[in-house]
Amino acid sequence: ERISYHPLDCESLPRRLGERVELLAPLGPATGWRVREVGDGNLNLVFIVESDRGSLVVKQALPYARVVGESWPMSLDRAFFEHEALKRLGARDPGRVPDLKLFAPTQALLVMEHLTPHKVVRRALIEGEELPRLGDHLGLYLARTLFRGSDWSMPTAARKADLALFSGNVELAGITEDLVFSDPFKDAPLNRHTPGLEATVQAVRADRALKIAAQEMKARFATCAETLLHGDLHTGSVMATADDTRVIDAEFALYGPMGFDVGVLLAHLWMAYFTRKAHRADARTAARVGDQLLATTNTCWRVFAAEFSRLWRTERTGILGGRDLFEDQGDAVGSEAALAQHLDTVWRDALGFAGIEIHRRILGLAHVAEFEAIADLGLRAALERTALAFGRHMAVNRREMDTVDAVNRIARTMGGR
Ligand code: SR1
Ligand code: MG
Repeated sequence: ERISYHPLDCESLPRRLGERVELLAPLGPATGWRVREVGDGNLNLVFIVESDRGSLVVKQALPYARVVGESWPMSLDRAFFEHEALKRLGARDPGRVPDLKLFAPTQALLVMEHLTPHKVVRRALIEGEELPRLGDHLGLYLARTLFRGSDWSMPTAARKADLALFSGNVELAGITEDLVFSDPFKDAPLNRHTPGLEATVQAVRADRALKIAAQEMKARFATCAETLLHGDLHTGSVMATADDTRVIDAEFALYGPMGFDVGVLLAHLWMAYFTRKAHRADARTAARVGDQLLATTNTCWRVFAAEFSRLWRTERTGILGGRDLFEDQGDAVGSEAALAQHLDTVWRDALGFAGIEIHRRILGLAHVAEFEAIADLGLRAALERTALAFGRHMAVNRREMDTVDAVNRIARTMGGR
């Protein structure tokens, strides 16, 4: 018998899942479960289910966008795509996503490992926590997932099948196309901004160079189906402790350019940098947090480039295998030159995507807590102006900025010590 979809709540979850979901059996009888709804994202329900024997996470898609409400209906398909993506991302970088316990398609729900004592990285960074392994872990994750999901690694049949599969994630692809690359640069109904930013909003809408950059990056996103992306890799999609880092929330997964995941992640680290002083009174602590954040961007990119290079040299077994063009012709120098050129493209794309992501998080629908939690609206607007100026510089001048150190020097000049 097919059980029809029903959105869960804390009261109905034990009743509905207690009898039917064997994989929650390790928690013991449902009468002993304690259930909390903890979802703070824009789309889904997320429950922590605990008992004296352990805990699990249940994530369920809603038939509408939570951030807007029932006036924005959505299909439940994203749970399917998240499940398919997490399986692949977990296989490509083992241990970096939560363990999956169950996918129940009719209920659009996933049961996963409860990551504890992990914190959502956005929250940890706002609180000034040190996450010394974050850049390292995410650099490795980006290199391994982006390389191993691409034509450099995958054989023809598997690669074409995955491209076709994730091409079905049209609803979420469309959300990104609109909310990230178009709405922030025009008068769109879902846009919102901090009071006091009106002149900046008008300047952005009139900024031809910036809009050309936004359109170029949108074209890269929509047309360069290079690898399987996470598709929404901001700091709210990462949970961490001092020693461990996990990537969650892969429902936006699709084939796209490598620089997209890299750039979105860097954008959120730079936004954390620009807001660090607003979240703490002590200037010395703010300086330490700022140094850490920029060091994390630096580590993340350097580790990404090093691991990607290692994979290029040792695992280039896919459609773009490449031995036939270089190594087999005795041209190791040519192979390294092709690698350098590829990394350069990823870097410039990442800067472009980072600049656009910063704009959409300040001027579009979906804002971020780094700015939203600043109660002083004058201060918030001032910091948003700084971040927008930095984002514009990245997007428009991405071809002139060669290194992460050069970009971080610009961040320091604009955002102070
Ligand atoms: C309607 S969804 C808005 C945003 O939330 C998600 O986390 C994605 O970032 C999306 O763009
Ligand atoms: Mg999400």
